[in-house]
Amino acid sequence: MRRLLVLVLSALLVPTGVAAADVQVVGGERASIAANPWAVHLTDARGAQFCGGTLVAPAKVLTAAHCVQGRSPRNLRVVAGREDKLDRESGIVATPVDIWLHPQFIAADQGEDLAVLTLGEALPYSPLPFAEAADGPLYEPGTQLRALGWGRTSENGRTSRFLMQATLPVLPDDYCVRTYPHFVKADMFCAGYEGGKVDTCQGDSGGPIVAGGKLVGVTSWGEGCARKGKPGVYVRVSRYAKDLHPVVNPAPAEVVDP
Ligand code: 4AZ
Repeated sequence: MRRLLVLVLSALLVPTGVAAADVQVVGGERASIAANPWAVHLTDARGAQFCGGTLVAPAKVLTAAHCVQGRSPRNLRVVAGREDKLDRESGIVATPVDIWLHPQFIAADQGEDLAVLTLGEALPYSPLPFAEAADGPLYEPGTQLRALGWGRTSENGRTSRFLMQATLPVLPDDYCVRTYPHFVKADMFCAGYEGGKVDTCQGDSGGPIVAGGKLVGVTSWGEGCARKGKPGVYVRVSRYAKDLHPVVNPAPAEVVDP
């Protein structure tokens, strides 16, 4: 009887499930810009970072529509090639020349949370291709994705000085629908752990979640950060490939004979 009690007690005391990878994105770890050269952050004209983004072509940055809606390109800066936000000597700061918002965008939790920034110059960093319609397997529940960003490292904490990353498995759509009743399966997916602890957070929005050398999602929304039962929600990028192609890789202007 005593043995049984000890067994039951130890089962209760030993943490179960997946624990936070480390301490400190929330529950993440440092990531290098050398290994993730397509990871960029967005700042205002004064240099305050507020979102992330991904270089998807030499002069195109994919981000979240809610990050840039209502902002004018001249008050935006894309910071590329810089892992430490305070290291003003590294990387390149570029001012976009144009902002494309998904034409159906209304609010992050209604879908279509995508925007493309066009830069005036090609950046010398390798872009990351985005997932296409044929990349369905990347969205299977359990697929290990990697989210990156300079966002908050706790729900009410400060954003990170350094680029951080966390591994987040894709969760089943029916789980996401149960926790977020207005979740739109076709346009979004959620990723993380049912127990919380590891997640993206404010300031990570617009940034990448990747697998297999492709951009699988764009950080979009969630209730708080790293809360139990409240995973992060990401744009299902493959679903938008056909909207993105003409914006990211426009056909060269046709030369018209005189
Ligand atoms: C945000 O406000 C935000 N926990 C980003 C990610 C998540 C929640 C909020 C996911 O930018």
